[in-house]
Amino acid sequence: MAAHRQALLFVAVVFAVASLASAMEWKVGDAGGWRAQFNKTGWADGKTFRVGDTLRFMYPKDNHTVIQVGREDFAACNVQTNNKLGAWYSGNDVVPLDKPGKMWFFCSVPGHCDNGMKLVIDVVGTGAAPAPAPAPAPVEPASPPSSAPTMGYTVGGAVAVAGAVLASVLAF
Ligand SMILES: *[C@@H]1O[C@H](CO)[C@@H](O)[C@H](O)[C@H]1NC(C)=O
Ligand SMILES: *[C@@H]1O[C@H](CO)[C@@H](O)[C@H](O)[C@H]1NC(C)=O
Ligand SMILES: [Cu+2]
Repeated sequence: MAAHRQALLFVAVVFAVASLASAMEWKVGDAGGWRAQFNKTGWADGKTFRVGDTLRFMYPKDNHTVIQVGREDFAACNVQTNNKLGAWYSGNDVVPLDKPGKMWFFCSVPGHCDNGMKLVIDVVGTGAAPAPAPAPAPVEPASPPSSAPTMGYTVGGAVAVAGAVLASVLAF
């Protein structure tokens, strides 16, 4: 029984660490792909997109495009814009989410954006933690600099999750 419990714990910890460390690939629109009137699907609702994740846009390549633009061009469906932040045409396009903040996409085929073929997402940093409170002035001499804070947070988060999993495993 103890061995069984240990095996369970090991698996749980591996999953907890992997879920915090590994990047997600989001298939835009799931099985339906990137398609007309995409905004009606509510596909992005409730999803947390993180730096390091990717979007995969799948669509018939003769029928649609994927264009990344700024807020104004997105709002106006300005498909003629000269200010593209990215453009993809293959029908199977992988878009890296490489920094936090909003990303706006539309299809540039005439009429499609006007009919709602558009997507906005909000990418959060890997830590996804609320901004830390300003550190109080050190009383002791400063300690040597530690490793990168983002990494520290991720590892700390993994340990916290692993601890929670351990508690739940031991409870049954
Ligand atoms: C793509 O567009 C072509 C021509 O406009 C149309 O005949 C075809 O049905 C479209 N394909 C899909 C999957 O919508
Ligand atoms: C989708 O976009 C169309 C055209 O811009 C708009 O009329 C409609 O209200 C939007 N629907 C949703 C659910 O956002
Ligand atoms: Cu389109």
